[in-house]
Amino acid sequence: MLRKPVAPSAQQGRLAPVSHRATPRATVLLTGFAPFGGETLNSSWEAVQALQGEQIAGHTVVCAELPTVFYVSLEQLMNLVRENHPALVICVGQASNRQAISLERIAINIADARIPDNAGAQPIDKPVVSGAQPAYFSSLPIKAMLRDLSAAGLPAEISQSAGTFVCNHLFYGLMHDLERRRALTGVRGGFIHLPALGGAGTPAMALQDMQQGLRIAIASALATTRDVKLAAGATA
Ligand code: PCA
Repeated sequence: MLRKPVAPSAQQGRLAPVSHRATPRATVLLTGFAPFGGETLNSSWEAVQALQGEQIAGHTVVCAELPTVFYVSLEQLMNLVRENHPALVICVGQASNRQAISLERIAINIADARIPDNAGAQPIDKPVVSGAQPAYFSSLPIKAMLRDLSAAGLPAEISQSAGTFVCNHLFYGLMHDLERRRALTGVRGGFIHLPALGGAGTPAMALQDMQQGLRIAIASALATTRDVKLAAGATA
C-alpha cells in the first residue's frame, strides 16, 4: 500500500485515509518509551528492546522506542502499525509507583499532564481526540494474561487507569485508530505499565522479570481470542 507522507503537524489527531482491509501478519509490535521527567532510563524500553526479533508462538516481535511526547508518539506508533500490520500491538510504559506488571483495562479521552512531556508540552484537560467517545477498553485478553503471569510467579495486576499523561494518550489514540480504521480490522492492542528499574524510594522489579513477563503476556494474548472470567477488579 502506498501512503502519501503527511507532515507531523498536519497529521495530529487526524486519520490518514486507508481504503482497503488487509490480513494481519505474523508479527507483534511492541513499543517502549524514552526516559522522561529528568530520568536517564525508562524501564519500558529497557525491557522491550531485548525482545527484538524474537519468535513467540510463530510471530516475530518487532520493537520500537517512542518519544515521550504527546501526538508525536502516536503518529510514530500508527506509522509502525501500518508498516508492520501486526496481529497484536502492545505498548509499554513505565509507572514508577507500581510494584507489578500492570495490565491496563481502559484508555480515557483526556490529557492532563502534571509535568511537561519531552518537547515541553503540558496539556491540561484536553481531549486526546476531540469529539470522540470518552474511553476505549483494551482489546487484549488482560485476564488471561494476568492468569499466565501469576502462574509464572511474576507480580501482575489489572490496572483501571493508565493515568492522563503520554501513556494514556498513546493507548487511547491506538484504540481509537484500531477501532475506526477498516484496514486495521482484527488487529488487537493494549497497554502495559511496568514498575521502575529501581532507585531511591521507588518500587522496582528486576529487568529479567519484566522481559519474561512481556514474553508471557504476548504468548498469552496470541493464544487467547476470548478472554477468561477471573475476578481481578478493585474496590475504590
Ligand atoms: N510513562 C509515562 C509516559 C512515558 C512512560 O514510560 C506515562 O505513564 O504516561
